[in-house]
Parts: sequence; C-alpha cells; structure tokens
Amino acid sequence: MIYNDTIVALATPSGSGAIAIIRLSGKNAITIADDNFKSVTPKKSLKNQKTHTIHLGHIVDGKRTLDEVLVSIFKNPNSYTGEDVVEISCHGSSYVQQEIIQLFLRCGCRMANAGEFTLRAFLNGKLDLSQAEAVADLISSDNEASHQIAMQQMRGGFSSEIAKLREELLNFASLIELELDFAEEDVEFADRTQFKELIERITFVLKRLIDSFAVGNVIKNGIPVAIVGEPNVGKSTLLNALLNEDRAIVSEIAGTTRDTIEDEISIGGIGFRFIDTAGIRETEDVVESIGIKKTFEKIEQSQVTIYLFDAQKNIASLEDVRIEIEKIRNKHPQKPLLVIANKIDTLTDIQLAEINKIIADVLLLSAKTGFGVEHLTNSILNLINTGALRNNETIVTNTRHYDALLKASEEIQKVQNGLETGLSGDLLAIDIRQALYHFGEITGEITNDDLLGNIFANFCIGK
Ligand SMILES: Nc1nc2c(ncn2[C@@H]2O[C@H](COP(=O)(O)OP(=O)(O)OP(=O)(O)O)[C@@H](O)[C@H]2O)c(=O)[nH]1
Ligand SMILES: [Mg+2]
Repeated sequence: MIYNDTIVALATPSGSGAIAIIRLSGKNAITIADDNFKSVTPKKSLKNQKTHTIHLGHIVDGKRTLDEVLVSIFKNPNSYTGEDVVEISCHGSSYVQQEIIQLFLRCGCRMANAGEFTLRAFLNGKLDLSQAEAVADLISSDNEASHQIAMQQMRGGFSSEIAKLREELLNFASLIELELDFAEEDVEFADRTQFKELIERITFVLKRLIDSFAVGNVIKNGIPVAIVGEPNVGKSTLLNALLNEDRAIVSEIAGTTRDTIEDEISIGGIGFRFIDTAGIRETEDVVESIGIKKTFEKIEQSQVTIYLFDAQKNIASLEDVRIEIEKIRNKHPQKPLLVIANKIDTLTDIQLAEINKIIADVLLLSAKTGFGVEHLTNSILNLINTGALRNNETIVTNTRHYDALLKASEEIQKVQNGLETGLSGDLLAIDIRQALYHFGEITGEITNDDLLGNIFANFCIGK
C-alpha cells in the first residue's frame, strides 16, 4: 500500500436525495468508522467484521446521534481501491452528509482529491490506466453506444489487446538484445520471418484501432448534424420534430432563427447533436448575415449535413435548389449530405413526382405532420459507420490513447523498414523499445505524475 492517510468523500451527487453514500479508503478507514459507529443490537465492532458485510447502526458524534446508517465493509485487497474501504449509506440530507464528513475529517481523514479513489485503485494494481479512464467515460456516458464502449474498455478488452501485442514484442526485443551479447558469434535468436509476421500483425491491429477513433470520437461527443437551407423552409420545425419538443421558435416570418440552436438526442443508441441554423440567403441584415456565416461554419464542423428546401417551390426555383445542392456537394465532397423536400403535406402526387424528377435522391418529408421523420433518422444512422460498434470490436475514444497508438505505429513502421533493409540488431532494438514505450503509455506501465494528475483531475470527487 502506497498511501498512509485515509481519505473521505461523498460518492453520490451533492444535494439532497433519498440516500447518500460517504466513502472512506485507507489504512484507518475501518477504525475511524468504528470509533463513530454504534450498532443496533447486538453490539459489535466493525473491526471484527468480515469483508463484504453490511451493518445497521448509528453514526454518533460523542453523545449526539447524527444518523441511522448502513455501513459496508471491504477489506484490502478486495476492495475498489485495494485498501480498506468503508461505505456509509446515510439519509440524503445535505446537512447529514456534511456533518458525517466533517466528523470523519476531525477524526483524522483527509478530503479526497478528484479521482483519488480510482487513482489509488490504479496504483494498487486493481485496474490499469485505460480501465481507470473508462470509469470516467462510463460515468459520463449518456447513450447506448458510449456506454457499450466504456464498459468494454473498463472490462479490459482494449488493455488486453494492447498488452498481448506488447508482450509478444517484448519477447522479440529480448531475443534481439540477446543477440547483441553474442555479436562476435553472429547468431540469430530472433527468427526474422516470425518477427516480420508479428510486425505485420501489430501493424494491422494498430491500423484498426487508429481507424476506430474516427467512430469512437464522434460517438463519445455526439455526432453533429447541421440542418441548413433557405429561410422559412422549416428547419426549426424539423429540429422540434426530431427532438419531440418545442425547442426552436417557428414562425412564418423568414429569418426567424438568427443564431444556431443545438440539442442532442439518441438515435439507435448513438448520440446525435442537431444544429438548427439561420437560413442561407443573400442578406443586408447585419445580424442575420452573421448567423449565415455561422451556418457555413456549422457545416464545416458537422459530420452530416441536412439540406432542407420548400417542396412548394415552382419548377424554375427547383432548378435553383438543384444548383445550390451541387454547390454544397462540391464544397464538401466527403461529407454526407441528406437532401430533404419539406412541407409535402401541401402537395399533390403530381407535384411530388416533379420534385423527384428534378432533384436526385430526395427525401420527402413534412416536419409539420411528422411524415418521413423516421425515414430521415434511419438514413442518418445509415451514414454513420457503426460496423465496429455492432461487432463489439474495440473502439478507441480517448485522444491520449489515439496519440500513443499513432506514435507506436510510427515506431513499428520503422521496425518494419529496418527488417526489410537488414538493419543491425542494436538499431532495431532501439525502435522496438520506443514502440514498447508507447504501448506502455496506454495501459500505464509507463506513467509520470503529470500524466496521472491530468487524467484523474477530470474525475469527480468521490470516484
Ligand atoms: N405545411 C407545412 N408547413 C410547415 C412545415 N414545416 C414548417 N412549416 C411552416 O413553415 C414556416 C417556417 O418554419 P420554420 O421552422 O420557422 O422555418 P426555418 O427554416 O426555421 O426558418 P428561418 O429560421 O427563418 O430560417 C412556419 O410557419 C411553419 O409552420 C411542413 O412540413 N408543412
Ligand atoms: Mg428557424
């Protein structure tokens, strides 16, 4: 055990609730809790209780009873932190919570820093760094996809994949370094063909992990979808229909939306952030033209663009729409674009056929009645490559991991080049060590205080 002090913190959100949980971890956790605990009959001391047991009693401050509580005991090393841990479930009054925490502070506990319980768990080898980071991701996950990725990472799916590669590579590094000791004899302990195969396999896995970041990153942050189009075509009405609430102001006056409005919903378990923008058109109005500039910025920043036009337009105007769509496509050829004819509730079948003739791949919709909205959400979902997610493959969501993978991949590339050009063992060994270093950064074999400080500072207190 690394720490001598015992920490305390509220593990549940601050404020009042049905119950609250106060957590203690460290050498004196059980003693401190016991000193302030009076069991409901039979009399018992917490110190003599088995690990993973729960006890009903009162927290007392001298003669004063603070609350009736349940105390859970976890003895080291079988606890979250690997130290002795006590969790006190008390009534969820802010006053009670604070009184109990103050009492423990007076009895020798220290207030825990953000993420300190998980930091201790990491330092005691209960989980590796990427698993610890997944704990934070899990706590902040708010849709099925980000939850699934965090759970997988917390269970160690990602770490074990990296650790396996690291071990195999380490094996070869040792063999090559051994060769250096026998330089005069000119022996080869490390079978170069097998080594090449391993490097190819590592390259393949690294590429898959690196590529997965494109999906992982958007899933974690929500996929931004910009809704654009001329004024009054029904963009805000569509946003409201998607969100199922009156989020944006809708009116028959062109130029109603002047700034951008955003909100997030989950479709098929993935978080999407819809962005309603000001209508695109030539304008003299300064405020509105600022809004329009923002619209273009929003298209840039979005993953998907929805272009909306008014289906009631005459044929000549539909030609203009077609040209406008071409322009957006040419400007952002890589970006998925969904073209929607809105207000089709007012149209005849003949008019609909006309639209289909002029505008290719158009989605017919009525934001007002809701017709076509489900079709639209399905189309959006189809644009996002969720294959990796469906197949439960490892997905990288963490920028720190992504950076380390990129660096590892560079070093592996050097090793591969070295093998092809018959680079000498000592130089090869240096590149392999570098790659190993970056693998170690992900799982935490290689860390420094700054890195740990940064990671755990993002946790909440009590975790
Ligand atoms: N009939 C019909 N009217 C609609 C439909 N969708 C929107 N409207 C009407 O069109 C008008 C403009 O709707 P908004 O949602 O404010 O349009 P907008 O594109 O956000 O407009 P700006 O914010 O000004 O750019 C309102 O009067 C809506 O009620 C639809 O599907 N059918
Ligand atoms: Mg609007």
